[in-house]
This record gives sequence, C-alpha cells and structure tokens, in this order.
Amino acid sequence: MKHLGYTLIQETAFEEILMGNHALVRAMVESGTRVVASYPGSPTPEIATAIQAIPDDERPFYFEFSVNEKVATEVAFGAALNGNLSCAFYKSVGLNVALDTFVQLGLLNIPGGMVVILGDDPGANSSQNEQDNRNIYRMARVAVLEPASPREAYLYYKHAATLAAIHETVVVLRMTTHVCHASQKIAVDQYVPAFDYKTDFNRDNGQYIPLTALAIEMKRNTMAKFQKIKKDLRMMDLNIVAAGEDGRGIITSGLTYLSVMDVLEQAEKRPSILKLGATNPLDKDAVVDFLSGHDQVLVLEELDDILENQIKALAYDRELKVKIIGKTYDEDFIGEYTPDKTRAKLASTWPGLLPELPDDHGQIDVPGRPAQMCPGCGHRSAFVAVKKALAANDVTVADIGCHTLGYMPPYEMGDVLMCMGASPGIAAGLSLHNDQKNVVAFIGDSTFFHAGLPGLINTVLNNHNITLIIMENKTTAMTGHQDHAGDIIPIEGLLKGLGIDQVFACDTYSQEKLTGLVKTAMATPKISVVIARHPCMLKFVRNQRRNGKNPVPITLDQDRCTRSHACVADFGCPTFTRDPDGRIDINEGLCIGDGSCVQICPEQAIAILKGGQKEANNVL
Ligand SMILES: Cc1ncc(C[n+]2csc(CCOP(=O)(O)OP(=O)(O)O)c2C)c(N)n1
Repeated sequence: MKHLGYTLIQETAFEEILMGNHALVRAMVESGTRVVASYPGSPTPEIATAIQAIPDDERPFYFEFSVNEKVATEVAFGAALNGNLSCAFYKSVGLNVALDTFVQLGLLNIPGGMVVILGDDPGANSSQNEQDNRNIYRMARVAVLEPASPREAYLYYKHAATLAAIHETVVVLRMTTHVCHASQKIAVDQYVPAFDYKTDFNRDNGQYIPLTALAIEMKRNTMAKFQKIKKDLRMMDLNIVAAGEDGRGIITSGLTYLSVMDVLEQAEKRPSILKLGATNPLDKDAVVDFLSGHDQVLVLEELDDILENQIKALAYDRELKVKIIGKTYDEDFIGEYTPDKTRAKLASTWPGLLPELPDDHGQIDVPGRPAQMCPGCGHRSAFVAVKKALAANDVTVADIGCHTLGYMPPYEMGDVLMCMGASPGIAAGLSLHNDQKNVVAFIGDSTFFHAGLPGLINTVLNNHNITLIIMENKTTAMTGHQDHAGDIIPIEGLLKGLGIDQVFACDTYSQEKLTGLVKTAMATPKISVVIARHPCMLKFVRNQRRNGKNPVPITLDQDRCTRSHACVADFGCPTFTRDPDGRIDINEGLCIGDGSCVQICPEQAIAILKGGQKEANNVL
C-alpha cells in the first residue's frame, strides 16, 4: 500500500454504536484522509456535523464547505493532485451539479487518491427526485462500493481509500438514506497515524490536459486501469454468499440485502444469496459462479435495473441455462426496497416461499403531518407580504430550501420548482413574450451562491424583466444551518457590482414595507432584486436556549378576538390552533414569542409580553 499507514486488519480500539454518517468520519481519520470538501444535502450532512465536532487542532485533516458540489469535487481533486488522500461528499442530486468535473476524474491520474461519498435517496425522502446515480458511475468508469450497513460503511470507506490510493484514482462510496442514518454497534480499529504524503504537484504524474486526441488515449488508459481495479476488488473479498436450500437464488446489494435477510427469516426454504459489495465494475466471475449453481435467480435492486441488465447480458454471453428474473412492473423501479416491498416482490416471484400475512399487516394509522415553516420563520412573513403585492395571475417561481414551503396554502407563492438555483433562469424564460404577468422568483441565500448567480447574471446580460426575491436568513437552514458564502460576501454589494441598480432590502417582519418594495421592484421594466431579510429563527432560538434564555410566548386577548381568523387563514403559524367552535388559542410549547404575527390581527388582539423576543425584529 503506497502511503496508507494502516492495514485493514487492526486490533479493535473500542466498540461504539455509531450512525453510518459518523462512522465514515472515523474511517476518514484512520485512512489518513487529508482534505475533505462538501456541500450540504441530505442524507449526508451529519458527516460534516461529526467532522466539525472534532476540535480544529485535533482533526487530522482539512475540511471545508465549498460553495457547491462541483467546487467541492474540484478542491478534493486538486488536493489529491498534491498527493493528499482526499474526499468529497454530497447528496444524490449534488452529482448533477458536480458532473462536469466528476466525469473527468476517471480519466485522470490522481496521485493521492480520492473518495467521493454520494448519498443516493431511493424513495426521494428529501430530494426532488430519486435518480439512480449508478447510471452515471458506469458512464464515468469509476469503481463503486455499496455498503449495506453503518459497519460496512466504515469498512468500505477504508477499502475505497486503499483502492483509490493504490490506483491513483477516484472511488465512489455509494451510500443510501438509511445506510447514512441507521446506527449500529461497530468495532472500531486502532488509529495508527503513520502516513507518508507527497505534497507537491508534479506534472509528470500523468496527462492532465484532456484535449481531443489526448482524451482518447486517456480513455484507453482508464479502461486498462479499470481491469486492474477489478482484480484488486476481487482480492478485497467484498461479496457475501449465503448458501440456500434449493435451486433458487437472489443477487442483491446495499440496503436491499438487509431487507432480504429480514424477510427470509420467515421462509421455510431459503434461496441462496449473493450480496455484491462492489457494484461497478461487476464481479463477473462471482456472478457466473452463482448463476451456474441455480435454476432461477432473482435480481433485487432499488431503482434502476443496472445489475439486472448486466447479469442478463452475462448469462446470454456465457450461454448459461438459468432463468433470471428482474423488474416486472413500473413500481419495481420506484421507492425503497423496504422489507414490505421486498416481501411483496419475493411473494409474487415465488408463491409459497413465504407464509401469508394477515389482512391487517402493516396498517398503522398515523395522522398526516405536512411540512411547514417554523414558528417565527421570516420566510412566512415574507410570503404574506409578497402575496399582497401580486395580482392573482402573476407567476411565482420557487427554488429549493425552507422557503420552498411558500408554495403551500395559505401563501401559494411558487407555481414552478425545479432544482437549486434554477429560479432566476426559469423566471427569465417565463418573462419572454409575456406583457401581462409579472414574474417573481424566490431564492435562498445559500442557493443564490450555490447555483443562482449564473442565472441572475444571465438576466443582466440579456436584459430580462423579472423580480428576484432573495430570502436572506444568513444560513443554509433546510439542511441543518451550515454556513455559506453570504457570511462573508454581502449580497447587496455583489448585486451592485453586477450592475443591478434596482436593489431593495428590508426585514421581512416589516411586512407593509416589504409589500411596498416588491410593488416598486415589479414596476421597473428590468431586473430588480428584493432582499427579504430575517435570521433563521430556529437557529436564533436554539442559541438563545443554549444561553439560558427561554422564549416567552405571545398573548391573545380573547375579549378582543373577533374570530376573523387572519392568524390561521392568512398567516398560518402553527402556534395558533382553532377549535371546532372557532376559538383561537396559542400553543405555548411552540410559540417563540417573536411577535411577527402581531401586525396580522385586525383587532390587535395579539401582544408580545414584556420579556418577549422583541429584539428578534432587529437582529440582522
Ligand atoms: C444540488 C443540491 N445540493 C444540495 C441540496 C440540499 N439542499 C436543499 S435546500 C438547500 C439550501 C437551503 O439553503 P438556502 O438556499 O439558504 O435556503 P433556506 O433553507 O435557508 O431557506 C440545500 C443545500 C439540494 N437539494 N440540491
């Protein structure tokens, strides 16, 4: 092993119950990872939380939140060019942002080695789609390890780091939502820090200018390197084979393996199982061995039929007499392979394999809990104010973040949503051949820096007539309050530097003022920007509580209340509850006493108590 100072078999240092995302950080340390970069996104942000929990002077590697996933990948790549083992991590759709850089990585010699941890999200638990990035790994010719559990995540990161360092390449660790978030007791190896880094870029380490004819030669080299990686992967022995009791077999990987194991506990005769630890490149020998020993093999994989198609092609090439069963219905391509879904697939493939379930199985009556903005959220006040400035048929374009929730009633601010940073561009398109409707786009401040800037610059370049509302809460709220570029780059100055002269700003709690500013902004026949400011109140109140200051709820004067219901019908703060008889009450456990609702009540029945958080009105 080149510069890795550990062997994979170490003495156990301690055992601890660790979340998959946290276990990865221990593995980073043990592997000698030197540079880690990320942009936050579920299911991976707890990796950063664990990294940031290590005091700066004790953390053996550099960490940064980069401005977006592409830049995070580039920072990690650049560091690895110097011979540092590096890592970039982000969520599934983050790969779309990083793609232009990512697809080049496999072509290049990366002396330090690089691991990219990608959190795919089958079931779209916290993403705008459930894209299967395995399609991209095949195209980019990068090796992929797929842990099924937190313990495997810990071990596989170390394997990925070893492979990446030995072959001077990139290796993907494909996590999925519940592998990231599950916790498991893990025997953690000793940490033996004995790393020998080259920390100097040497242009002779490889071809780094992938242009025309050179790019073709680099592809040849990559393909040759991939063959060597394949051999080493076999030696790492990452596949699990569990012998069964008849001619039926299952090939699976990742979390689906755990569902299969769970469900098969009920089976009288268990099929054999081949669980693949590396899913790209496919271990053809292991698959052929397995297929040859069975009459029927079911391929069980979440999302797309990536393994299935390769396995079917392999069986055809090798003229194997085995029936391969894969995805049959559209639903097979959708959602997580939970034990219930896996059970249904097994039961329909092989009737009689599993005992019948009682009719009421799995029916749990849980009331729906729609997502909503927090009490005191400045975005709520902004939406209420902006709505008053708009005509009913004006068009609003949402973006991704907590403020996406503005599309819901009672605000209904957001007719279209695409992906991070898309709102200025989409709004520009909507403004063309359109003299009738104002077009207003919303964007969060983290998203503005992440991918919103090019769209905004485009509106200046092409003179598009839109109003952009930047929801500035000074944090990346939706993913857990990570810092972003707006902490050090003032947005207002940046906009002026871009030549945008119609820039307005106010605190969102000043609702009347904000309504007026949006009207003025929309009246200018070119790009105008309104910065709608208020700090994230969840973060604010948490900090206050840490400092021993608990919120004092607002009060509602029942004698004044005429039951106009503006507080629930227009403002929609979850703090207010309405009884069946129309009486309004305050949920004191939720209310943070910010008073943003005071101005909404036509009867002035709401008041901030002395000691309430009046200062929250002026924190920005
Ligand atoms: C490409 C991509 N990367 C990361 C995410 C995860 N994510 C969802 S919203 C968001 C940013 C939220 O911050 P901000 O724009 O400031 O809005 P806020 O939530 O603070 O209102 C992020 C990083 C994503 N959805 N897409």
